[in-house]
Amino acid sequence: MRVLIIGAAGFVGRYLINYLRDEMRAFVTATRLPREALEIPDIRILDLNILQPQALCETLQAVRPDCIFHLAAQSSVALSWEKPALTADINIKGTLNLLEAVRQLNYRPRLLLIGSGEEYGRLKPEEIPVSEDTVLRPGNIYAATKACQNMLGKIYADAYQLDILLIRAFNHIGPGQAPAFVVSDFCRQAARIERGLQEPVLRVGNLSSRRDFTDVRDVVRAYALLAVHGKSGETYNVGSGHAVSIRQILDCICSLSRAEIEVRTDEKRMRPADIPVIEADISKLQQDTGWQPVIPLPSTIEEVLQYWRDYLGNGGESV
Ligand code: A2R
Repeated sequence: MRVLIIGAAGFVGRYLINYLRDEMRAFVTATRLPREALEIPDIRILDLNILQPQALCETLQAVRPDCIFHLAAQSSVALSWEKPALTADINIKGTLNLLEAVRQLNYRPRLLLIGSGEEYGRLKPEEIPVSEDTVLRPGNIYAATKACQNMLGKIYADAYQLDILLIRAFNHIGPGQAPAFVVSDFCRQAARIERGLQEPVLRVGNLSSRRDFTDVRDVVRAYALLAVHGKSGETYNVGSGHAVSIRQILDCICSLSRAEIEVRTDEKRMRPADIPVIEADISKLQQDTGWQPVIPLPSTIEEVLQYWRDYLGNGGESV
């Protein structure tokens, strides 16, 4: 299978490349932004900005993939409040450019558009765990752009008979994730405290929110299974099926840490409109692919903490 991963220099891309190459024996081409660093042995890496339609068309025509994974995005909820127009440009206009480029091909590759569990927004108690046909009430700008991506994907699939799968990924975590995301943020702070790089105070936002966390390695395995077994035109939740509170995550990190840590609420870490619970109903994914998450949450948290210990130990962030 000839695969193209767009936006591969981010957190998920590196894991997806390895999984597709090693486990699926796929022939992988990956794209990065020109300013991004991404070098992987035996993988063809191309520069691509999805805001440049012509470059997108040329990339697709040059690679002629059987399957395209669209990961390129502005993927931070926090940043979407600060840069709403940029978020809309990349997540909506960028996706439209890709859909148009695929439409212009003289064959029909399979396209997986990676959206988010955030698209559902504020759920009613009876809607939890949330299934794919639940009404979308996005509660932040990032979520709205991903809901829009899903709708555009469905419209293109129906109108032009394109082979598109629409995925709603819930929170995924693992070593190497940027500290803009909560698990990585808390583990980085804990590792900095252990090394004496910051006072023994871990700053947190809203601890009562409950989210559905999955190890990124389980997530990319779900994407690969969906690429093979998913039904065209369908939306699939990818998550663990169990929400845990941010407080539980924090408690786990504090119990793993070698330092005495004081937890302090930081107003700057509070989101303008936070959603209390997001939890996935993953029965459709399981039914169509047989996927099960296998990596327990505490193991992933421990690995992320160790990642930051190693990173700081190797001189990362030294000034
Ligand atoms: O913003 P950067 O410099 O981190 O680059 C991101 C890249 N990207 C773009 N690629 C091509 N053309 C653009 N105009 C463009 N703008 C941003 O997409 C980054 O390298 C990549 C997305 O990776 P992450 O932000 O690390 O997201 P992650 O965690 O890998 O999630 C993959 C997908 C995203 O669609 C998320 O919204 C979804 O899964 O949950």
